[in-house]
Amino acid sequence: MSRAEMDIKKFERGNCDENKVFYQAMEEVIYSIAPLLESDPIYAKYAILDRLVVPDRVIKFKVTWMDDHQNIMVNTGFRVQFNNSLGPYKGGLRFHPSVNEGILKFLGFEQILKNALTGLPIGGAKGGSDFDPKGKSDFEIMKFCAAFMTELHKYIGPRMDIPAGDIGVGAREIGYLFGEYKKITSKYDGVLTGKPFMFGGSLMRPEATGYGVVYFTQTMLEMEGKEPLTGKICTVSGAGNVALHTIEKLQQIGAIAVSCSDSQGTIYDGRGVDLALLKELKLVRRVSLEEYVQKHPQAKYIPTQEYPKDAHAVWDIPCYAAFPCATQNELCEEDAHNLVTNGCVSVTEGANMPSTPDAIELFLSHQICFAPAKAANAGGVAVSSFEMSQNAAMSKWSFEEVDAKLKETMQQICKRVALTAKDYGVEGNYVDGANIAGFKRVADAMIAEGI
Ligand code: NDP
Ligand code: 2IT
Repeated sequence: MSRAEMDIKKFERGNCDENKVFYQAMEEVIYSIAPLLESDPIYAKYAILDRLVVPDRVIKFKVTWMDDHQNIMVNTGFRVQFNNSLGPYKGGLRFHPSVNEGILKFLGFEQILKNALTGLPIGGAKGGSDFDPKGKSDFEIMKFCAAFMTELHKYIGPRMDIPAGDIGVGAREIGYLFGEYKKITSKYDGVLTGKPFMFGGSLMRPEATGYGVVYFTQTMLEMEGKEPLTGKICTVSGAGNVALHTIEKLQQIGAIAVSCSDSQGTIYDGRGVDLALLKELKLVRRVSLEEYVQKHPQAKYIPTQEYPKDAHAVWDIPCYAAFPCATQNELCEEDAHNLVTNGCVSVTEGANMPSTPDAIELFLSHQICFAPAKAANAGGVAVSSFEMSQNAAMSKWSFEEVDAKLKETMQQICKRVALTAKDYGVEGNYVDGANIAGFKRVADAMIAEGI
């Protein structure tokens, strides 16, 4: 049994249903870093792996609020403060009915390595609630956010823990959370990122994750000697913050994004999706994608339940490059098979861990350029870190300045990942490259800081 397999056995006892995704994220990292652990005994000596997979603390709290019909509602709130070796805890908040401790541990664990890859001084965390924002009025969202912050404010601070957005949490929710934080503490701190620009947000934070995903892909394709994205058919899943800004940047560089999806269905528009309409449906009116075909009858709407259970319609559309930008495990082995058969050359993960382990294995064995989430979607948290810098200095950077810094950061991450893979004998494997490079940066800090 190899060292990595022994480590996996050791952690398997935590593999209950709720922890499945956490275990999946951890297993990938443990396999990737095996060559590093074997070549340098210092990481075993300092028990880095044992220490890294246990969060510093998990805060769990009750959130009581009242809906528009005077019903008293109860939800659970969490903040998983995972690791602050490289900087204060940093990571998003997710509001979705599926949220539990296991999901947030998976996201927090990924965030540690992602944040390390940016080269910026930020640790890893994640939080959220099982609150479902769908169908709630603005007032209900506001009341929930205020109740959530009533408890969360005790554990966060601009040098301690700085939450941001994720699924179900955008500028509107961050605004309400910030308003309540200010009311409780009387402090105008840069305690959240992704704030609206008018009260301390950074220009380009809304666009950052999606734009960064495309900058990363451009660099990867160039480094791997593949044709650029211009003029190429691209498929994108999701219809939220990450998906819409990935589509926007693809369009800006002359690529043709032909799809998007939400939890109910997929849109395929062979002429290229109408981004203005998508923004209207998803960001302004917050309705189902089904309405897209009312304005564009040539497009196809494929309801999720009408598609075979083991595959997803969006990955059966022939493309040059694919961008899963919705949620974890949305691209399975069958989908990977469809993509490969249809001639796909490159897959970039905009969402966190959207591809299953089987799908990743299939991509790697077919020499698909595969960009893992923790490297490719780090643009969002990188610009969050730029927002923290602007808040600390009470300054504002221009759109062009942030965009240039974001592009440079994504190019640097891509190069560091590729170089690390080469150094450890797995050239072209960006999964191992990202895991080793991220782990090494955190591990070296942990060793230097003592136990
Ligand atoms: P949003 O809430 O803005 O959008 C999520 C989108 O994904 C929605 O359109 C939602 O559809 C769709 N979706 C959810 N579940 C499914 C599903 N099972 N199948 C198809 N579509 C689905 O979230 P974000 O865009 O912010 O986040 C998307 C992903 O990107 C997540 O994995 C997140 O962790 C990751 N991420 C986000 C960053 C950010 O800065 N926001 C940074 C880095 C990563 P519906 O509207 O029907 O629910
Ligand atoms: O997964 C992620 O990187 C995010 N949701 C963004 C985190 C952040 O702090 O901006």
